[in-house]
Amino acid sequence: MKKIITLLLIVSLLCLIPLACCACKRKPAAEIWDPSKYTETLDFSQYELVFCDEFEGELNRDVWGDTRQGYRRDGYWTRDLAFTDGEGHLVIRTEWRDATETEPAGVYSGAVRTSNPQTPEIGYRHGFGYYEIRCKLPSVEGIWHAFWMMCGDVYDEDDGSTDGIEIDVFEYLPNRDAINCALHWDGYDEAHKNAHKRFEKVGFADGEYHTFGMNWDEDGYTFYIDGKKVWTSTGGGICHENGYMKISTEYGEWGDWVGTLQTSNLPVDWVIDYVKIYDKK
Ligand SMILES: [Ca+2]
Ligand SMILES: [Ca+2]
Repeated sequence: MKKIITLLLIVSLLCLIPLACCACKRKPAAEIWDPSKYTETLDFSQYELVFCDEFEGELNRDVWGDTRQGYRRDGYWTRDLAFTDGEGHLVIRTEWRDATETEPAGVYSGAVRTSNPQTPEIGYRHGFGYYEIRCKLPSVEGIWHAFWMMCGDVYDEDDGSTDGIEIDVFEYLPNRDAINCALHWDGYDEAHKNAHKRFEKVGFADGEYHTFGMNWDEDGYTFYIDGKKVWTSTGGGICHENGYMKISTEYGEWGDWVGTLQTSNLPVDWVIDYVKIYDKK
């Protein structure tokens, strides 16, 4: 009997070893931002510009359509809070609005996307390529800002991300001073899967411009901050379906995720200098 117990103990310990090794090899998904760790850049000589919006003049509504209007999480999306400023910038404003005859009181934000089911004849959809946004990030807690894409059918729960993927080129969480790069696929219910990388204490609400990029090709989804490669993932497989871009600010009472919004800090603007896409030559 003693031999059997000893044998069982040895087998149990052996079973634990692979788990322990996995645990020590697994890289944490969040880390304190240290730009000196990242040096690799995209070789632009291998790429050509195929889309460029510097946001000069009026917002090009043939490209940038509305997100679904109205209730969004704990706030509202409304088209008039996404506008160009006449100085080459897209402004995504967040403000508090008192109730009117047509709108309830609440936190309202701008948001745009290059696709709109109501107007499928306009917009812009694209596949493989390097996508980049240049912007100045605001520091008000309780809201978050994102440049993201919806590619193929993200809601299809089969076939991993080969048939559809949400690519969050970046999200900025002012309360954490964090940049989140993320991939989501197989819907948003029980089958939902994701991969992400978070950089904290980035110090990007510094009044300076920063760039956030993502290169999507046969090898995966590779993310760039200020031109430096910071993370790469194959998600649940390479998506070959075109996608559309979204630029949005959202408000939601999600506790630690975004912190608490003091409406006295509103209005606040997220200022975007450009969006560009490059294709591999
Ligand atoms: Ca510009
Ligand atoms: Ca899928």
